[in-house]
Amino acid sequence: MPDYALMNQCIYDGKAKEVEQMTQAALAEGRTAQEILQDGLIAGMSVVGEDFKHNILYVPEVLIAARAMKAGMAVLKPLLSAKGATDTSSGRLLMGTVRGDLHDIGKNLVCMMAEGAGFIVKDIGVDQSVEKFAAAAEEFKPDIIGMSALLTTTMTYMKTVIDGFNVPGRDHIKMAIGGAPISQMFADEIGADGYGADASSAVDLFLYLVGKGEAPKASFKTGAAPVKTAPTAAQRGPNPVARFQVLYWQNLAAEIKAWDDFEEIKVALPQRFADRIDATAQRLGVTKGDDYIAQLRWSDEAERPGTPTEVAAALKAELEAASP
Ligand code: B12
Repeated sequence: MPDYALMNQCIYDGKAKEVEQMTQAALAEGRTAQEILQDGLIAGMSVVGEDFKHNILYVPEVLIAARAMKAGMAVLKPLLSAKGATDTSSGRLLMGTVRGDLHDIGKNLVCMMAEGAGFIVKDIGVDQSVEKFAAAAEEFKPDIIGMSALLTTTMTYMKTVIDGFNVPGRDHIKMAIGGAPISQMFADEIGADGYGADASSAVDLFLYLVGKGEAPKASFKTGAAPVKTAPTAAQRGPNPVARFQVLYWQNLAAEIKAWDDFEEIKVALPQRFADRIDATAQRLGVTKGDDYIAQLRWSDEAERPGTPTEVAAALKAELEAASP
């Protein structure tokens, strides 16, 4: 029996090689692709999604976990698409990122999870106009169109697409939307049939829209990580030492992690660090989701005297001083 708990943990930790090997091993053991996908990959990614929602994980870690899930998906994909071609599919989903927007990581994740849930998915990519959605729908005959937008300047284009589908012959197609700046309120405002805050809520929504699931509960990102009781000084002893790693995009710092036997602290760097990464990626033309994610890596583990909070705060101050 494959160790799915370990596989889930490897997804969570972003260990792509391990996930790929464990997926192959599980198949060799005779497990079905569907079982491995559900219990090994999606179950792991769902925890990532939940922790992201509660601010326990930040975006870069979600991306690294997604890369690990993708490594497993690549092994399963040929087997899953053979299955998806049968009449037992959940429904047909056409996905794209709207015009002017190049962000595709979230969309790709939604596509992966929807395929895992049995949908036949056609992904038309990024920067898609209403005309391109219409032409693809003509050919693919979807039950649902899923649109993604990550920029406040492009999210308004979703209404243009929805209006373009509000005509006889196309108005039976359900319109779902998502992306970081999207909310249920915005979905209501532009007349979308539904909104999903993350990939697992997206799948719940799609199943509901094709009449195969219950109405999803309103989903939203909650404000703060659950508070853990900090260990006492007595529990730690007189000379605490914490281990730490810094997450880099190329050579640009993105996040700090510090931990000891008692707790783990994550510290996001100020917004200007993320902006610098985005701008550099744009300048270098590293705009495709996979290429962008491939540039993320954790530094080797190291240790310093102090509690995780102290060590993370000191590192943050040093990185801020080095990159004003
Ligand atoms: C990675 C990234 C990039 C990469 C994109 C790589 C790629 N191919 O995707 C690159 C470097 C190319 C990039 C470029 C830019 N970016 Co950018 N980028 C990001 C970043 C760091 C992460 C986005 C991401 O992948 N999130 C992780 C995924 C998993 O989450 P998600 O996309 O939200 O998707 C989930 C849900 O929303 C939902 N979902 C998504 N789609 C759908 C669809 C449906 C139907 C449903 C139901 C659900 C659903 O499910 C997904 C999975 O859980 C964000 C910061 C952030 N915190 O979000 C900025 C961010 C989105 N970018 C931003 C900006 C400004 C830009 C640039 C203009 C920067 C520049 N200086 O040029 C350009 C714009 C390029 C363009 N025309 O699109 C801003 C947007 C600000 C705003 N409010 O408009 C952000 C918020 C950063 C910031 N400065 O604060 N970016």
